Amino acid sequence: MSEKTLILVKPDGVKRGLTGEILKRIENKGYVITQLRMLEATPELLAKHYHEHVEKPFYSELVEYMTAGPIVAAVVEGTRVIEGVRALSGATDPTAAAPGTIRGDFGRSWEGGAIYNLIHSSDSPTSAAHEISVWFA
Ligand code: 3AN
Repeated sequence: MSEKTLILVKPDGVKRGLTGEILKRIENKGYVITQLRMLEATPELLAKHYHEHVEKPFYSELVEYMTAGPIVAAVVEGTRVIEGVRALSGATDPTAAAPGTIRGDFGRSWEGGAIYNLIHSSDSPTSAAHEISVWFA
């Protein structure tokens, strides 16, 4: 059965003109974009998306980062797409992310608390279903 994931090109990715590059890598891998929108996230929307992180010490900087500009949200489909897109994205820390991955090729660390890592992708079928309902309500 085909699987769905939710991806976000985060504000740093959109601002740097990397939306096309990021979506191209996902399409080149063979996955299919079935829904796509550009929007600005509100703190309320982010609290639903990042419900696991709202109590973390970095949460206020995460919200500041994620509300800094437009985001491109997409639903991507394909067999084992959750695992596949996370492999394309690379590790959370862009300094450590392997070259060849989106975060490894285009991201780096900066001073301050936020991790500017260009892309989000769901980490499980349960998260994907929740996140798709949040971003494509
Ligand atoms: P991933 O996006 O790789 O699944 P998560 O779900 O652990 O990583 O974290 C979600 C987002 O929260 C990350 N993409 C990053 O922007 C931010 N984040 C995670 N851990 C930290 C941290 N220790 N300090 C600052 N920001 C963080």
